[in-house]
Amino acid sequence: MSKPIDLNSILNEFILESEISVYGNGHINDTYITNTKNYILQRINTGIFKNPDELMQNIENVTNHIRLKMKALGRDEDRSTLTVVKTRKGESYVKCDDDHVYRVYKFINGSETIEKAENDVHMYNAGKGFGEFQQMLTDYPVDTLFDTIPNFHNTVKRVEALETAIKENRTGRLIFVKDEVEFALSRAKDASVIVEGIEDGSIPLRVTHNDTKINNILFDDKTHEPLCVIDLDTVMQGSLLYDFGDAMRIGASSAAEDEEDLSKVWFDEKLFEAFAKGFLEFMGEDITPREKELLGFSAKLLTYECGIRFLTDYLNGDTYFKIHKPAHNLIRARNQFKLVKDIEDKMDKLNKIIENL
Ligand code: ADP
Ligand code: GN1
Ligand code: MG
Repeated sequence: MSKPIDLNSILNEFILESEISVYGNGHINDTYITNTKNYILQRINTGIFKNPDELMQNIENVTNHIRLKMKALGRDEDRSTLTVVKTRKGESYVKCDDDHVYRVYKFINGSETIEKAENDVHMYNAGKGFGEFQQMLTDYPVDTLFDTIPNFHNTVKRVEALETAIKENRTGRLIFVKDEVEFALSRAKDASVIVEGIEDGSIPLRVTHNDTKINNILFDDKTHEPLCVIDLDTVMQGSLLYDFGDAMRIGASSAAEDEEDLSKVWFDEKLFEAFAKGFLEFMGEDITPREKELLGFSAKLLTYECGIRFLTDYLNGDTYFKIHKPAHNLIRARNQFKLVKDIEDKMDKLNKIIENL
């Protein structure tokens, strides 16, 4: 058995002293908060993010860019941008003997995290926050960003990964998911819409966040206005539609991503509209007609993509997403597919909402 990591000696590398507690609900990294409530310590999952140097460089470059803009707007740049805390040696992370990589951010005071939007004000504010984040990066040189996870939102490749998992059936679980597999494969033709649009130039490449869950934005705990977009590991080249669509799969759902009672899971078009309104307040001038036309579709596609990622992980034996109960990935996949079906049924309504904005 490997020696347990002494997190205090890691904090010491950042010249910090404190007890720490486990924090947050992310599926990938391990997050801790210092008991002084001033810092966040994170273990980066290097099984997934294989190039921590480039990843941290992306984050520093992007946060510096946003910091200057926030300052120019007279906003408190320390609360509206993540601040990377350097080690004694001036580095942006520490690598331990067992190859795990840790970094520290300043904790953003007076902030709150929402795991699930409860009302349209939450979603309007989330739309403003992610819209402004993307807007501030419209003049950032896209091709200088490192691809931290290549093909992250390449839905065609995600379908191929599912097909491989089905073929290999490593865990023998295929027998339990015949209906889900059929559902997923019957919609495979949708997978290429954004990928091909980017290839043929009809959809522009932009700097995008790529993981726009509502718990990846901090809100001011008094005014509830959006404060700071966080979880920047996947900031890289992408489509505006990835950020818009991905925000919908939890944000505009009636239930949590892992709600098992599917009668409680549906797509709430009011929440969709609220987010779209906030997002377009910032991106409305920049968005192209083709992107606008695909906003409703993106909610479906990104929900579908995440559903097939959960299903693939279930078939592969839960090696990617953290799980907290047996069949957790299958529960998540079923939940996302229920939402996909509902979005399909409501697509005309969603397109009308966008036309009227
Ligand atoms: P993961 O990649 O595992 O999702 P995140 O970076 O999203 O990790 O962090 C997990 C949670 O920790 C967030 O949802 C948020 O609640 C909290 N958090 C992360 N960074 C900060 C910060 N700088 N200030 C305040 N809270 C933070
Ligand atoms: C992961 O790290 P976290 O929990 O914010 C995942 C997203 C998924 C999401 C599903 C790097 O996000 O792509 O949409 O889980 N992040 C990565 O909840 O794979
Ligand atoms: Mg997160």
